[in-house]
Amino acid sequence: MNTHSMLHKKRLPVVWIVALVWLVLAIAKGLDATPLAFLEAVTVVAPPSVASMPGTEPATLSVTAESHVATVQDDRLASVIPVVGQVAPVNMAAPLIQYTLRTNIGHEGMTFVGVGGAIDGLINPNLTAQPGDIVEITLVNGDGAEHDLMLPDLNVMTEHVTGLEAQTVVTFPVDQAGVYAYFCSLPGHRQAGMEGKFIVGAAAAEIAESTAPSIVRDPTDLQPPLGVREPTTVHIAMTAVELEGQLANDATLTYWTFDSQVPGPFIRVRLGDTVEIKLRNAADSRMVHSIDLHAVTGPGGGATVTQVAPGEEKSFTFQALNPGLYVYHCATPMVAHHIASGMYGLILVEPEGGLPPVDHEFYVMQGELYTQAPYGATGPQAFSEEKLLAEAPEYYVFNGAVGALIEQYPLQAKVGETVRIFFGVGGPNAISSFHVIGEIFDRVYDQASLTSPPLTNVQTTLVPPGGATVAEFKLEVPGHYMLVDHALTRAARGLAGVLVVEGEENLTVFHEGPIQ
Ligand SMILES: [Cu+2]
Repeated sequence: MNTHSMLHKKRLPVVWIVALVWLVLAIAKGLDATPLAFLEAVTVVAPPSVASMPGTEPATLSVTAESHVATVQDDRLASVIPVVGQVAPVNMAAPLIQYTLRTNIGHEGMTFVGVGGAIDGLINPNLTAQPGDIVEITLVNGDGAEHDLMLPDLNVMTEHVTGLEAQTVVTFPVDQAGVYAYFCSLPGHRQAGMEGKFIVGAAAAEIAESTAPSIVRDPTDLQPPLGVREPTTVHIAMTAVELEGQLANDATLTYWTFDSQVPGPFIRVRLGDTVEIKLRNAADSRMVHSIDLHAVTGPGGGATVTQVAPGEEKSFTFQALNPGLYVYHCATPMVAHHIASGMYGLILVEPEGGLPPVDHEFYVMQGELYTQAPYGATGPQAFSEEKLLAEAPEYYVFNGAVGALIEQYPLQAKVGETVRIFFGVGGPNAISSFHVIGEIFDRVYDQASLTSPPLTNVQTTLVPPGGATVAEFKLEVPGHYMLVDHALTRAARGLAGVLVVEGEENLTVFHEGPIQ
């Protein structure tokens, strides 16, 4: 499969993505991310950055941003701010690298724009330095909204710049080669576009271009309805694969998967079918893996007989006795760790005669990821058992990765069509308040019960970990409809998708402005 051409074909205009995500987050934040700060007093020259993280002592500062520029050599020591941890030894002979970034709100969303030198006019420019350098970043408020700039990997954070033309300066030594994210830490601003790369060392530039494969499953990657048929025998073969996959643009993670994607393959059988499940574990796996399907009546949902060592294969057979949409997952201790690494999927047991026809079916699953570094860190990310046990994920994702259903595979449909979303929560821990912004679910098969009458006209539906739902609705108005968990803080941790609806405007149903 040519993933690259697929990515390009389906890529959304960036401006839409940032605008939509910003909108989601602005709503989540009670609209205080809107540029109301335009109205505030202007021209505040802030002192250079001070420590503002807990548990640290601000360094004593004696310079202003203005004097700093003029007398940088004298002020170098005073302005080297160890924001967290010990005071780094400062080599007075070290080169000083200076950058100025100006904030901007425009049609590209919210951005940092380079000022002067090689980065002049560039949006979210790559900032570069060598190990041993001292770096000085001047942040200028160019739009009037409140901003800051942080490099969490280097424990660097500027003061907030509040009001047009306000400035702040942060100076810090760099010693570790690597690629680090810089961004604005105000809620929603990073997602709206205020993010760039800080690249230390020549070789690091290559790291910035990660080559890890996407583990995202295309939400349209599911078998069509089975149609009217008698029960039969079905053979399902899957392989447990551990691989380093793309977590976000500049971050990778070791995923554990069914068939190298998250979620695992969508399995579709009929009530009464006899189903053989064959699970292989790839030879290069480090862990034992297994499968527990909630559609199975039998010990462990199959997990008791499918603990498969690397390079081996096991199978079992079950009869599908209960129609419904069910989660399956790996059930090898520590089970939550295997699930949190991506080992979950959905199996649909169609009732006799199947479900009513729709124009599009989509396969979407929500999960959490627990990494040692905070959300947004770059490079390979390590799993944190501590955060898993604390149920404190750094990432929330649809279909495995940040941006999976925005940049890689936006859902697509047309006005007048009907859609059905098979939605499940792998978890392992968080309940989803599944919602599509700007739409109402015409029907929800609550708790994925296909034999109960569906709920009608639902705004937000609860889906527990290890649970699923089926939501159906008709599209009346073109636009971009965001898929979210209405626990909207999670959108700032990666949890957002989009349904792009194209077609004729329907001014009766929706139009801007007063009644026509
Ligand atoms: Cu596993």
